[in-house]
Amino acid sequence: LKRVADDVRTVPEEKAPWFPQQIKDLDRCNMLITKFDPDLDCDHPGYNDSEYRNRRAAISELAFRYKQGDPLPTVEYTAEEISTWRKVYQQLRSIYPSLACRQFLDGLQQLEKECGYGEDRIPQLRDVSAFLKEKTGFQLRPVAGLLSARDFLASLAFRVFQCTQYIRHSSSPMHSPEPDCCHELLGHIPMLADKEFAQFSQEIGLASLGASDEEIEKLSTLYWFTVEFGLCKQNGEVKAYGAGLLSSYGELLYALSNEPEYRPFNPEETAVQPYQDQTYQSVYFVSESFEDAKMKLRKYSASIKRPFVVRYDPFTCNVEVLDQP
Ligand code: HBI
Ligand code: FE
Repeated sequence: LKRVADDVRTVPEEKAPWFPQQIKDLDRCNMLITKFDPDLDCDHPGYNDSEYRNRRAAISELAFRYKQGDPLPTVEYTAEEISTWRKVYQQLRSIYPSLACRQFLDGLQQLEKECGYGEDRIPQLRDVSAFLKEKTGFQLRPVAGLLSARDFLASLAFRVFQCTQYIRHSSSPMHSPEPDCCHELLGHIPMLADKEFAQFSQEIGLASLGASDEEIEKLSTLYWFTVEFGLCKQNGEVKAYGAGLLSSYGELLYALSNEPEYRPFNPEETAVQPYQDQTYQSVYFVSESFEDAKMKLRKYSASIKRPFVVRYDPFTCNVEVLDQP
């Protein structure tokens, strides 16, 4: 194993796409995609509400201005926004005990005890980030909307989760076409407080660094069917761990009914399964456990052809690039 001198070759050998090697480089991973934008998508529930769009623009501005290492911005949420949060929280909270996996319930319970989670207020990213940092080393970074898959996955390599801070439109509290703070705070955050899951997430991120567009597409599909819509076995029952499920009352019930098709999680197959983001999924992948999913993903990642290997150094928070042995 030969170290590649950083100053000689930042992007090793052939023309691998640029990727961040220091946590600071995440300031450059900010390519937004315009899908589901309330300013551009006439089907968005906030499209005809200029007050909502102005509010969104103000919260987006906080994310655009953010640089790695800045204190996370806080938002003073309005009574209307808190009322939307309350509806979402109450409805989902009531079905979690029977449908969510153990790790999720543990994480949520800790957040309720230590981080001010509850139906009366929307937790601040700053508090949540400090909480996660202690539990699993994950930290949050504000983002204005959907990022390119490459930029989004790259941040996971550094245990950074890009987190939206605005809330869905009050006219549709039970559904949002795009990620919003209900999806992040209720769907993703409790899971990121679990060590095994945090490691699984970081490994998808590391696998994405410098990968080809085709490989990014596959990793993004793996992310979709695990982190967003994954199910896992627990004590002989199937439970939800995907954030897309844990933040959607309707789909959570649907995914754990006997309607949809289940298939065992297997990265080679899962990575090429077509999916859509308009309505409920028609197939869900079930893992034996996070440990098992992590091992399978690790094997899959090792099979991705890259002219180099990456290694995360937790002391410096840098990604080291080494020649392929
Ligand atoms: N951007 N902000 C944000 N949040 C996501 O969950 C997200 C994203 N961009 C891409 C993306 N998810 C998906 O392509 C994943 O499958 C990677
Ligand atoms: Fe998500």
